[in-house]
Amino acid sequence: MNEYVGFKCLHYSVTESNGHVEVTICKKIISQEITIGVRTINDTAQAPRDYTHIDEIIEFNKRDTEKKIRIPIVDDEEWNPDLEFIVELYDPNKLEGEDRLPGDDTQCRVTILDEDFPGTIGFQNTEISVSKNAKEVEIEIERNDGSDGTISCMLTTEPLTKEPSSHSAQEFEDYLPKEEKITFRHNETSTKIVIQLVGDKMRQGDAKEFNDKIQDDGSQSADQGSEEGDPDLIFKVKLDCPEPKGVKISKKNICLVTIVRNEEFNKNEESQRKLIEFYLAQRDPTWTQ
Ligand SMILES: [Ca+2]
Ligand SMILES: [Ca+2]
Repeated sequence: MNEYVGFKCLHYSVTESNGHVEVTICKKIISQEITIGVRTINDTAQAPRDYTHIDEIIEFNKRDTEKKIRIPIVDDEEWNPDLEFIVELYDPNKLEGEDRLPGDDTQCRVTILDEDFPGTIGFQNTEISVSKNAKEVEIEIERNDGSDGTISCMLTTEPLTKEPSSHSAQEFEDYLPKEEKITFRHNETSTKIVIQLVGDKMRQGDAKEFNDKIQDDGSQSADQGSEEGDPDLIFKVKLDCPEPKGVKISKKNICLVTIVRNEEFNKNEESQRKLIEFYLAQRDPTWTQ
């Protein structure tokens, strides 16, 4: 302990949004004038990014017993770990480097507590079905539990299985692969991306061209093949590599996209309803009027 002067507390904590921290310096001897210097020193907190550096001369008159020093704290919107800096008392009459006042109460530590919530990134839906005739699929990505600051993650597509299989959609054959950085700006909580699909018509077109080449009589068309029941095709869309530190990816980190190729057998209510309407209208042309 210093005989003449020292900090009232050796550790102060302040939330970032408080805007400043006030530290108290006590004079321990009565009826004596003292002049000291007080300055801040960077630790994990850095001036001017996290707080305002101060270096001031303080004069205590004979009656003064304490002085309060206000140090501005920077309030940003980004999540960051809790940061610290040091406040130190020194003798202004000595050379820098040899001027720190002796005693363990001539230094105090300030912890800046972050209160920003960057949020968690995930898909709104983890399963999406699209018609085989769709040209693209739109996928919504959400940010929950906080929206402070700019955050990002990587979005990538990949086939359902590494080895080609009857249910796995293939890159370029069924969809165009995507690898994209998804960014949410401050206060943004949802965003959409679009993945281009290689339409079924194009697939059938290719097959038809192929069939026409090998069967000149044209007795069998490629379209008939697909009516027997092509399996639905599935590919994965994944989220990972969240940034900055502190941002998380939710459990909804994978979205399975199903390209429905047998809509006649689909359990989707709407397509069933349309199918029923279609058959009823064929039996009785006045039914839909
Ligand atoms: Ca803040
Ligand atoms: Ca912050």
